[in-house]
Amino acid sequence: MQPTHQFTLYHLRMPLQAPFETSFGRIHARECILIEWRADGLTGWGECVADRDPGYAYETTGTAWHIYTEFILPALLEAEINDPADLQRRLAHIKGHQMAKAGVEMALWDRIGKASGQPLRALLGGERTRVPVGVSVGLQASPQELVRVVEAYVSQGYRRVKLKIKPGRDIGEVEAVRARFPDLPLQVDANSAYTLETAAALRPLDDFNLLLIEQPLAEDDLWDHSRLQRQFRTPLCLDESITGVRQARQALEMQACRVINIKQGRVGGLLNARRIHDLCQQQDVPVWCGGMLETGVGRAANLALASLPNFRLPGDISATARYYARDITHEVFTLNPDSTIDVPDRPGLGVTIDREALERFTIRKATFP
Ligand code: NPQ
Ligand code: MG
Repeated sequence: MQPTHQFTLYHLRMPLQAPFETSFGRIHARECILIEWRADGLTGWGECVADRDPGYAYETTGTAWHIYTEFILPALLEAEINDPADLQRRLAHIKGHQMAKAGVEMALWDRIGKASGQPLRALLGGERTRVPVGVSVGLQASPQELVRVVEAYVSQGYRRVKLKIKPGRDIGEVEAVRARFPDLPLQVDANSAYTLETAAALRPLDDFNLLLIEQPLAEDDLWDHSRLQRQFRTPLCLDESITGVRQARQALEMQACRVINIKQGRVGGLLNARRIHDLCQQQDVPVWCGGMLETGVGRAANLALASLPNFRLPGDISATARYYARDITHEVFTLNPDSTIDVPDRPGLGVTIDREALERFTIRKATFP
């Protein structure tokens, strides 16, 4: 019998507007994998947010490509799945690899929305049609330079700023930005760069009225986060540590954080992202939508997710121009004057692919079967 489902993988390399530096390194270009899923005359698109290097998480474009070609796509070609929960059951025998799973799940949601004429926002149960957003600012050469970069974003209209920090590049940075912007909603992200011992140096951050301190310690260290949270009035927020629903529940039980950053890729897809959202909502714990320098495809998914009601802090979802001079979607996301971005309202993800841009940034491509 002729297979009715077909997948094409695109390994992309997208040049960034400006280099982005975090505690785990500096990048000039973002890599990712786009998944095109054709079935029943419709095409769904998904984005796998794993990057070239295992600096943020163990998954890379290389591991995701391997998991797709050897395990995920064979399983999906055999079963011809049309429901996200079925898809996750079908992939449950594959340990980890949450970003790879999330990429195909996103393409399925896009197909379902297109088939039913509904935007992803509606499929997920989101209410808002525009969502508050902020900007994540990378490490800069000096506190003075950081203040200049933040000034530029504030003048573009961003009303919440996140500063990347690492040991030795923390208190002076926050102090300089806070002095220049006494009332700006401000938060910091360490991407696991500290230990319980070195995090003692972060104590002065408690006096800068920060919204939260994101992921100071290792991703597999809920326990020390709970010890550290007891030393701070400022809420700790977990990002890398929350790779699924169970990790979220246990982090809250342990009081390892008071806020959770939800990224659909890190938690294995939009279904798990919504489950974590619902769990936190039941416990009155605020969540917000993280970002991974997505293309227009992943950005559309983030906006739909962030329209759910317990996303109570601005997301790391900036305008297209903050990341890319040219994106692979025809749609360009812009910042509204009130520091929000509109949630797409066309069926599925609500974006269309610019094939010419896609080809330009593709460094590897394969179709199955
Ligand atoms: C975070 N995002 O919240 C992530 C970190 C991050 C917007 O700060 C390639 C691979 C680029 C992984 C950029 C933001 C990345 C990346 C940022 C992760 O921790
Ligand atoms: Mg983070």
